Amino acid sequence: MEKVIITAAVVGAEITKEQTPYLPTTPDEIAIEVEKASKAGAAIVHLHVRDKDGLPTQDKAIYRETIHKIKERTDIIIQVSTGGSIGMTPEERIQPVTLQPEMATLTTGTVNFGEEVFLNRPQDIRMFAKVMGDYGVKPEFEIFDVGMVNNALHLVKEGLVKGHLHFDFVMGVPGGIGATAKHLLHMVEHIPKDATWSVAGIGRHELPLGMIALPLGGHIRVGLEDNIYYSKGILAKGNDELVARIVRLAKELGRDIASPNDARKILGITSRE
Ligand code: KMH
Ligand code: ZN
Repeated sequence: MEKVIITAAVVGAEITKEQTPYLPTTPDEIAIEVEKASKAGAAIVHLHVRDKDGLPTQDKAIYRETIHKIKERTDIIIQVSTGGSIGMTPEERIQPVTLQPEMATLTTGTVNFGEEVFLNRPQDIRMFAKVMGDYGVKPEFEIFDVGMVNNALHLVKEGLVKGHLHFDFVMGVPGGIGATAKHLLHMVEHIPKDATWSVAGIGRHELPLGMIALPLGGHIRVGLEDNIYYSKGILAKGNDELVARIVRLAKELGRDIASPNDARKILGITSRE
């Protein structure tokens, strides 16, 4: 079976230091955290950044500084967020893509997000896809519900996304698709045979969905953005703990761990270095 690509979603936009003191928020803290996650086995970092007050931002300068600091420490694949946080404009959200990271997320539809709405209008999705194409940034489709698979495939039909396709099924967001094995299989069956996929289970769903993905040949995202607990009531002391657990489970099941370069090959990313 293909090596498993582990993505570490180390910061996110919603979690606060009040919820967990282990959340990195400054560029230095994030870079150190990414290095630890990378040493533990992560091949991709899904990256959000925070401003001086710890609040989510898509500020290009903060992304630039953070990416620079990460690159000094590790050759992990950097995947910037274009989701940002609820209420940001598409223009704000697209900014880090112009720094030409290797990857960026691309959510292909609107979804309720707790009591809020994660708005992704068709014209905004097309704009994100176009800018990623222009800057040579590989999109990862962020799929929060099943209709978003069709929307992603529609972008491919329109020629806005080309080459190898990679999907990340984000499951268990209140308002999005439920975190069940049946839902996961249904979505996996509906993507092209030569596409790759990963799963990001939210909260307590992170571990069981990761365990289901392993024998299916899927890839896995873990991290404090999605889940701050190592086990019930026990905070994870860092993203690396969550990554290391997946590494152990994967090895038990006979799946090797993809290095960043393995992941580049699997995902069809040509290194610019
Ligand atoms: N913060 C969420 C509203 C992404 O990074 O692409 C959106 C999100 C998705 O985290
Ligand atoms: Zn995110």
